[in-house]
Amino acid sequence: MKVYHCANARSLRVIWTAEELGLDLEVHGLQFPPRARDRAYLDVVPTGVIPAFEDGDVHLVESIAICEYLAHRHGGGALTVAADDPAWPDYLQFLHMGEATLVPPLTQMVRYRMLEPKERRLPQAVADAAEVFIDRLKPVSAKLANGDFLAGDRFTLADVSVGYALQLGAMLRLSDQYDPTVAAYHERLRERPGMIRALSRNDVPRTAGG
Ligand SMILES: N[C@@H](CCC(=O)N[C@@H](CS)C(=O)NCC(=O)O)C(=O)O
Repeated sequence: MKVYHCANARSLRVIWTAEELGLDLEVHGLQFPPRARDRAYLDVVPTGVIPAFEDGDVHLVESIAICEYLAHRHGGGALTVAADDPAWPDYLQFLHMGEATLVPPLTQMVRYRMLEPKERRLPQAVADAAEVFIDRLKPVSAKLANGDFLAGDRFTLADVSVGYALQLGAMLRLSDQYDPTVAAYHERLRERPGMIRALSRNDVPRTAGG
């Protein structure tokens, strides 16, 4: 199995999930954004979006779908929650919240703080997106007031989904705005052996042109 990965991109969710499940995963590192810095990647994914994942004939490009695929097809359902489990509604909500609600303001920050040419950067948009992200952590904090994890009493892909957003937020220097509950949760996630191993595979060496 192989994942195409850029440092700090959503492919980190896939590497983290594979590490938590003890799966063998090849990590193919690319410079970000590959659409501009590694044109050959467009032959793998025409949109140039990271991650892409291959397992034989299977080809997937959504990070949460890939995590679920790994857990169900190669992990015997570990890290997922079944529909008859009382924790299932929370599992669904936070699994999707991580990608659909928490990451979008962060990608706006990356774009308007780092990716656009200097004359197109927008400090006000960056500040507004940061505020939106911090505000959107309220349900995460409320859930964690009653337990260590987002779905039931064990680590699941819901934690991978939201945990990646917290990690990206920290990379964007927002972690000093996390409330104590969220900050402690992020720290617990960072101490997991699976996360430590995933982070050790996060960096992609710069190429001569990159
Ligand atoms: N919903 C998708 C989003 C994928 C996505 O937007 N990836 C970003 C990196 S984290 C990307 O490739 N951006 C560069 C681009 O669109 O060219 C997922 O969860 O995998």
